[in-house]
Amino acid sequence: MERTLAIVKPDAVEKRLVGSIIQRIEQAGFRIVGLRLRSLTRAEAEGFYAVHRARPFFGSLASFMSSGPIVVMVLEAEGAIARWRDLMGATDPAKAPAGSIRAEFGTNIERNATHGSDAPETAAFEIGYFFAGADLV
Ligand code: 3AN
Repeated sequence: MERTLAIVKPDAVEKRLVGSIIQRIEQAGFRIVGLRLRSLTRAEAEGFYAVHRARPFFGSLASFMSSGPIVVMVLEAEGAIARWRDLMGATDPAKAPAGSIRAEFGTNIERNATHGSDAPETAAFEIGYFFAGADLV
């Protein structure tokens, strides 16, 4: 079994899409093993995305991610990292397959509704960023 970090980003929380996104996660067969509603300070958003610090969109991304509440979740399934990225679709909603979460609910490449870890090492870092062991069931 593998675990990945999923985030419902501020754009999707504001659009009241939390329930729709969780419904897709459950219907796809993931087990939700951790779940919290959080607000991020700008420093927390910068720390979470530290790997992107040199990218031109870093400042805007940190502002966006600290602009409103987010829902952070830990999802468990066989191949959870790749399966959650498949369900989300490509980073740019315009390039995401029809029916994927980002195609249906994303606005643009930054405000793209959800986040998912991209590898086992990043999943371990990202899960630990938000959850202690005792928070996961
Ligand atoms: P993904 O979330 O699909 O793994 P990453 O890790 O390349 O994509 O990018 C992290 C986040 O940075 C994206 N989810 C998106 O919000 C933002 N982002 C990525 N590329 C761009 C871009 N070219 N312009 C603005 N924001 C971007």
